[in-house]
Amino acid sequence: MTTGRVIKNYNGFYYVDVGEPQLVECRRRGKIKEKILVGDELEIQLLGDDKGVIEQVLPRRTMLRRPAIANIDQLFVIMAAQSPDPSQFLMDKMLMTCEYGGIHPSLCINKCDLNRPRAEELKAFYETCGYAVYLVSARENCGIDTLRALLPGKVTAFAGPSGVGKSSLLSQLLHRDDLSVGAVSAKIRRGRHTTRHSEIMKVEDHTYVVDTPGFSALDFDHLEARDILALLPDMAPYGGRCRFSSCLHRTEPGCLVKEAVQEGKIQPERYETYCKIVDSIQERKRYV
Ligand SMILES: Nc1nc2c(ncn2[C@@H]2O[C@H](COP(=O)(O)OP(=O)(O)OP(=O)(O)O)[C@@H](O)[C@H]2O)c(=O)[nH]1
Ligand SMILES: [Mg+2]
Ligand SMILES: [Zn+2]
Repeated sequence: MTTGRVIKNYNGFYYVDVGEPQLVECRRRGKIKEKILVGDELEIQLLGDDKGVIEQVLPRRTMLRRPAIANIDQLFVIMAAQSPDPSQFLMDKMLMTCEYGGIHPSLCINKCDLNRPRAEELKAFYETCGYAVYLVSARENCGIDTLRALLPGKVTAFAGPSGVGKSSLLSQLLHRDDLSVGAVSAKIRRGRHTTRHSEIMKVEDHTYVVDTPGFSALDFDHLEARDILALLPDMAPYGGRCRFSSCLHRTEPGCLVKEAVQEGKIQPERYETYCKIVDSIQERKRYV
């Protein structure tokens, strides 16, 4: 039996890296019922050098849903300092989506060449929230070496809205110019979808990167209001000790979360994000 990692999934075949230059094209056995994701670690039975059958999916350490990728070690949420203009609510939701998948993300602000002051502002804000923040410009090849130094030995995903420069950054990181980079339409100032498949790229042994197209924020409406605080690492420590154990930190008296906001220990913008999401969940509940 051989173990390997799914690099891509195409036409019902799974292409598995077993540590050899050639990927092994695998089919799944009928007895395997679970969905097999890019990033999954498998046990396979080799049939010759480059074909195989999947015998077992090994337990997952982490899992993102959209796009579905398993076993990521670190994830950078990429946003642009400008074009597309960053919304903090969207950024918060993306960061929370990663926490929900079991990954504490870092933040990477690209296109710093377009708006350095805004990038610095975001860096200061999100560092206070407990995220590592990196300022880069793929265009000016600035800050790239610092990112590259964080990759060895890990599976790293780059996620973020369309047009923020994920593929551009990866090309710089890997010294490759064959990754699809789309033009931002000058008229609507939004990126065109260019990257369509999740594919793990091998940088060297044990080091992989993933360009994740279509990464979008979770629909938090399907979660319970009481589960939201845990997705905000700067706020979570204040939960669980309010006067009411069922406290949702909105209008209840004796709330330590609100107290922390008043004392400046939690930034009001983050509390606002929390409130918006909890309120939309409550709103939904009112109608079911
Ligand atoms: N000014 C500036 N433009 C950049 C930078 N990085 C990327 N761009 C441009 O932004 C546009 C989108 O870049 P992509 O790398 O295709 O973005 P993406 O995030 O991969 O987009 P999708 O694949 O659609 O999700 C391209 O026109 C790039 O040339 C940067 O650092 N500065
Ligand atoms: Mg892309
Ligand atoms: Zn409370």
